[in-house]
Amino acid sequence: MMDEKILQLLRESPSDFLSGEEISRRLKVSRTAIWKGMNRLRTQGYEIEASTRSGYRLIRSPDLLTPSEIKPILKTKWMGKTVHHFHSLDSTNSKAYQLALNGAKEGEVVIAESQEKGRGRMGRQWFSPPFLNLYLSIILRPKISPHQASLITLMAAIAAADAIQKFSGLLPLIKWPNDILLRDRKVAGLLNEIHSEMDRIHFVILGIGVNRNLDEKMFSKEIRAVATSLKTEMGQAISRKAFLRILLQELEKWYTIFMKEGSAIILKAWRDRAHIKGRRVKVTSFGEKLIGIAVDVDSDGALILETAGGKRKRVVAGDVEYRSQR
Ligand code: BTX
Repeated sequence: MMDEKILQLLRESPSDFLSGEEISRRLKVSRTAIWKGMNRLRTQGYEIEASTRSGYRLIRSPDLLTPSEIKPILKTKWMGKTVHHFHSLDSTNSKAYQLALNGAKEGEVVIAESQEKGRGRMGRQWFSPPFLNLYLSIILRPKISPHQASLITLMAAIAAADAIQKFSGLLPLIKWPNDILLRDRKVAGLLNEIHSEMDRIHFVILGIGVNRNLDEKMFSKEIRAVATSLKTEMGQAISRKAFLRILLQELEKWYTIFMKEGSAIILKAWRDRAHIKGRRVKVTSFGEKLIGIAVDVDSDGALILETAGGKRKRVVAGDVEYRSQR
């Protein structure tokens, strides 16, 4: 908290030095406490020039996702106005869930620089090494019924794909229900968890993981075959802050559209991005394997599959593999 306040003061006068005395007066702490704070900030990667006569000046900030780094660049109206930042967490989704149970408001965001137990769907893990990627969970309190909760996943997939396209110029593809692919490899994944009654959602935790500055060799062999990162695809390291700004903007935009105008517009945008209609797929759902042609997604976001013999199956959860067309 103290370090955040020091940073805020340094940022207010980007070109001028601020004396230790002035900072200690404004923050009502001793000059030794300020000196210690400066040292802590330096160990986090902040470059702070110090002059015995003039005081302190901020030269450069690291690419951290702390509230003081993010707030000045955010362009959203309400999403991300409160950011809970952690160097390490088990899972940002678990933390956000706890916060939401304790009354956190819609739009509050949890960000971690790394996750010890980053979660995918169905008990799977999400590889979450420090500082390189984005691990983020957003608390939403949508006024929709629980059977429509899957549409939040579709909405978030559109927003994430749009953000990636705007940021990189590349064309991501959405794979039902929750993968964002570049060159057929996963660059981002979504994990939604809901807390609800029979007919009312208390909250949704929208979890998003985006691989940004990971190099291919950092993935385990198993993940390397299915994963990629923005750095790999764009051929250059990227600013995590700049990407987060666009992502939150897109999420706020698409969520607002969904809440105001309903599902039709979400489904249309999703279909335009997913190109799943008519594809031959293998779906694994609750242990059952189904092969067929993907017909569409229905108004609740479930996948409609036409299996051999023309039978139609509605799949609410599962994994899709694309098969070669016959
Ligand atoms: P999923 O179950 O669809 O994908 C998990 C699978 O993806 C793993 O079994 C593995 O094969 C592969 N995988 C693991 N790590 C990565 C990675 N970094 N990049 C690409 N592929 C990977 C997808 O689940 C949902 C992931 C959501 C992650 C976010 S991070 C913030 C939030 N907190 C949290 O604990 N989870 C979400």
